[in-house]
Amino acid sequence: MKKAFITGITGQDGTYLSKLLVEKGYEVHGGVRRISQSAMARLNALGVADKVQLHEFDLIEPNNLFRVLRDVKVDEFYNLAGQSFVGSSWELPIYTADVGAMGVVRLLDTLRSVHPETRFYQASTSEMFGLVAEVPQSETTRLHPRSPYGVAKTYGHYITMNYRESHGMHASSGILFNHESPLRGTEFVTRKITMHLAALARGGDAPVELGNMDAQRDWGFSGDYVEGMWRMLQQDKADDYVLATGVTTSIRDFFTYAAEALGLNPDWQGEGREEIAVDRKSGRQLMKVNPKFYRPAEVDLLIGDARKAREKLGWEPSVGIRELAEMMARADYDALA
Ligand code: NAP
Ligand code: G4F
Repeated sequence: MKKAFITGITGQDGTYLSKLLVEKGYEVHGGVRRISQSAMARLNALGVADKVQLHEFDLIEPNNLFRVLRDVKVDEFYNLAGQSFVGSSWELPIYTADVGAMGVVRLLDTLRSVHPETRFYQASTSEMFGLVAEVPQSETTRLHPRSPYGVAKTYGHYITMNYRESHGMHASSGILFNHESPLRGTEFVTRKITMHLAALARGGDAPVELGNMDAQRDWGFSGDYVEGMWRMLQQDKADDYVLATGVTTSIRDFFTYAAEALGLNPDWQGEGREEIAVDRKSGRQLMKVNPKFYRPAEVDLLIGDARKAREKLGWEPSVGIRELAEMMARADYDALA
């Protein structure tokens, strides 16, 4: 029986990955913070809470990390933990770097000392492309992060590469474009939209307040992306891979797809800070812009080129953007029954 350890096991991806590995027959271990924001909610939702072994764990606590990694010897180690909300990283740049940059080297250096043969996965991100050097973005695109989160992740990415090249460790990075699910954190724009639309569809009257409606993202389904992570660690040679759908969608279009899935029909009026969405049937206001949600800097046009993952890992995304919006909107609507 193979053994795996997942940092960030209580998060969206950690939960989908736990389910995948449990189904593949792995013994799954995970690190949980005492101050966890989500605790067991997601693991319970996917029915894996009692199938994983949890350890008290924090990426900013070096001795704790050393003891856990020394004592729980695993074949595969997935580092998914992080302060993952880009918007907060301007307010929490030092904490974001402590976890997202220093946390990675703490893990790699500890593994190098205690179990260097362990295969390591680092959760890198399309945020590293930032002010994009080319469209679409691939593993060879120059990095230019635009947020403290993206800068921290860029360090994590390069130090993973460095431990592979310097110490021969089997350390891979997945450069993952946005991926969502009904378990997505409620602060991220897709889930924020589907939760508010579900309440509106159930008769609520508070419009959702959003920021930059023109932003675009290449959105896929988390369940597909964790399969890609696992495939990376099954390769003989460690490497870096982009996972993406190759399709980019504006916030406005995602909103429309989710609204339509719940029988709402947004009419878009006005522009910029004055933009609103009104339901064509009921006349109710569904959305208004609140500049509080604008960011100090935005990433440019993110579209991923996942050809390498397709060719070398045989990985393909299975859920398109409309299906994803519908899945999330329906789940939030059903949860309010
Ligand atoms: P998520 O839902 O926010 O989960 C983050 C996880 O990290 C949670 O389990 C959280 O635990 C844990 N964590 C936070 N700070 C920690 C610390 N100091 N020590 C130990 N654990 C800590 O994020 P996700 O969407 O699953 O993403 C997983 C990883 O992929 C993240 O590193 C993210 O930055 C990266 N990523 C995500 C996407 C995406 O679109 N989802 C794309 C590219 C890369 P608590 O429950 O205690 O809060
Ligand atoms: O949903 P978001 O907060 O995701 P973002 O910033 O793209 O980050 C996510 O994906 C990254 C991969 O590229 C991950 F690395 C990261 O961990 C995270 O999972 O925002 C998406 C877009 C932004 O352009 C933002 O300005 O939506 C825009 N937006 C417009 N109104 C909003 C809102 N974002 C949020 N969170 N809330 C709004 O009201």
